Amino acid sequence: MSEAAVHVGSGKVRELYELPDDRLLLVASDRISTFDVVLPTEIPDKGRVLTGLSGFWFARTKHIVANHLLALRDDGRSTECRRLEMLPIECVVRGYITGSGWKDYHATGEVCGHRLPEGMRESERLPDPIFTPATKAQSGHDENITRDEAAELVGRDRFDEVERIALELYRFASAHAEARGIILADTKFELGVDGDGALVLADEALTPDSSRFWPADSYAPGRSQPSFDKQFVRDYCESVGWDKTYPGPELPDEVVAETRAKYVEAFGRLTGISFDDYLGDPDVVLR
Ligand code: Q0Z
Repeated sequence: MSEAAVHVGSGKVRELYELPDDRLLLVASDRISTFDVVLPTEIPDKGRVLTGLSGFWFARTKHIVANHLLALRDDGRSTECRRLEMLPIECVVRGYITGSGWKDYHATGEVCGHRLPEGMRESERLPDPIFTPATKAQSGHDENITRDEAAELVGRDRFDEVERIALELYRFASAHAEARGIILADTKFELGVDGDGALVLADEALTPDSSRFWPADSYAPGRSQPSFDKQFVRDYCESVGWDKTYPGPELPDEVVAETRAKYVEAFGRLTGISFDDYLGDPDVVLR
């Protein structure tokens, strides 16, 4: 690293550093988690794929909302960004009913206060995308909250603005992805506020770690869908009878290679840019 960077935080698969002048450095590792456990085996270039994808989306959604990106570093995995005051909610948008949304719908007919049509099947497309905020839990298991509870946490006017922007980002990105054979089932945005009080998109955005990407060609409602990126890992973990507690199994070379190829494929399909070009000059995703 070229300047004094002080480590200030670790996520399951990322690291956060402080830089001079109110900047942060987000570094995406090649670690992979499944069933909430980080595996002992890394997926080469996974962090670069996620960093490149975030940069790509930041460059293409500036007309919807400002973002925190200042620069991509030459290593392809590190993002210099503006330090913000982060909102205390996770901004989740769902276009399909799956995961905790499916659980809540199945139990109550509602998700975060949205009453949904009766008789929906798992993974079905929603009539319209919905904003389903969640609290930020330290455990990593975010808890869905109602729109009123979220408005209590950030203020009514800010809530209305966040909901409108999150839905617009989802509509933009899901249309882009679907035209390229990838369903963006749902996604989680992290938004912050800058010194002028303006809303800013932060963290990683519209990556496979912050979203559910499904291959469109095998989509079929009525069951859970295969994950675009992690399905080989999940299938392998199931095949060895792992009990989904720490530590997870080491991945064989073939599973690593197949999974790396899926990340690189997602990058190429979504950006239209060859991953080798990104490795040669990360700024290609910003142009
Ligand atoms: C993101 C996180 C990671 C651990 C804080 N632009 C920003 N301004 C203020 N705060 C953040 C950002 Cl991106 C911020 N996180 C998430 C990332 C490791 C936690 F790499 N935490």
